[in-house]
Amino acid sequence: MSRKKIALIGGGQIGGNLALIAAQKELGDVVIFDIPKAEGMIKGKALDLMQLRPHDGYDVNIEGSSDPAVISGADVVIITAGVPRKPGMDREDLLEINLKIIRDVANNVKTHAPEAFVIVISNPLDAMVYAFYKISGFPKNQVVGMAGALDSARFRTFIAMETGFSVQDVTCMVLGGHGDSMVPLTRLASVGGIPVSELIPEERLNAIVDRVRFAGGEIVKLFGNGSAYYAPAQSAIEMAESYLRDKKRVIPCASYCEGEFGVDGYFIGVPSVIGSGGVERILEFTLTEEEQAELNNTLEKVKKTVAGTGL
Ligand code: A3D
Repeated sequence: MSRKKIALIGGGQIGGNLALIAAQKELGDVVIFDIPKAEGMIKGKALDLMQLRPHDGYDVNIEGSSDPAVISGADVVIITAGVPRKPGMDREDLLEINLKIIRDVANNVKTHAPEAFVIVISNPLDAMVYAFYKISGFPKNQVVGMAGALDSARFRTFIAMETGFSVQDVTCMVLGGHGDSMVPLTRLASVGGIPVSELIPEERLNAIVDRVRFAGGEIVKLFGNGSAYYAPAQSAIEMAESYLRDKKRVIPCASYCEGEFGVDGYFIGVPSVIGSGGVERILEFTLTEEEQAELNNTLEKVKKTVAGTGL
């Protein structure tokens, strides 16, 4: 059996960490594609990562190139091509510049890796994954956006920090768009199966929900130049691994909805089963009236951003 191939489009901050984690997990050979201006940087990263392998003996190859043909035959494509936020910017401010890039990327992926499972990370996420889907013409199960996995990990982190209990035992779900209107579901958050409402006072829980909503911006402000990259990379690798190893993990992802949760014709964060068939299923369940209203609100925001793509 030959090794799987993971193609990273964009070898910047997230791209470099995707390559590192994919290699450490031995998910397959990794190719990093970036624009000619960045070729030295990605070739250097690839070489540096190759030299890390002997310590733990990761038997994978890592290569960087500005030739799009390098992604040929990839099993998974992860897209971070684009520009990240700077302090004071909304994700929506990136729409115009990143849309041009996604157009270029979608055509490259369509030409060179038409069978790949595609995970989009570039922001504004819900619009970029929609644009990729429309431009590539790929089937809906083959295209997904990474956001809910990260937002839920942030929710889990803050609950673990608040309670002092292991982050491993915290379960959380964040639905909706990847913006300030996202929907962290406190009703379903638990630690070791115990509802968090039994463990954390209401006003503290509300503060945590707020912090989750603005967690990306908190890091942008601290960095001063650019956005989070370690946790976003790990979140996308979790999705890629579930696909490559047919794990059928249930992960909140921006998946294409056709009526689920009252969403039709848009990508939005919903619990999705990821296996060898890509997004194999969206797990619909009953929301409270308040949760559904919050989801409707985030959907309106997503629709507005998507309208800006003109697609
Ligand atoms: P950065 O370190 O700037 O890397 C982006 C890379 O894309 C650079 O190396 C560019 O040269 C490259 N690039 C630009 N145009 C192209 C092209 N046409 N083809 C191939 N590569 C190209 O950014 P980053 O890695 O920090 O962030 C990447 C994207 O992810 C940004 O849009 C962020 O806003 C977004 N992001 C999303 C999340 C989510 O949770 C959805 C989290 C964090 C960042």
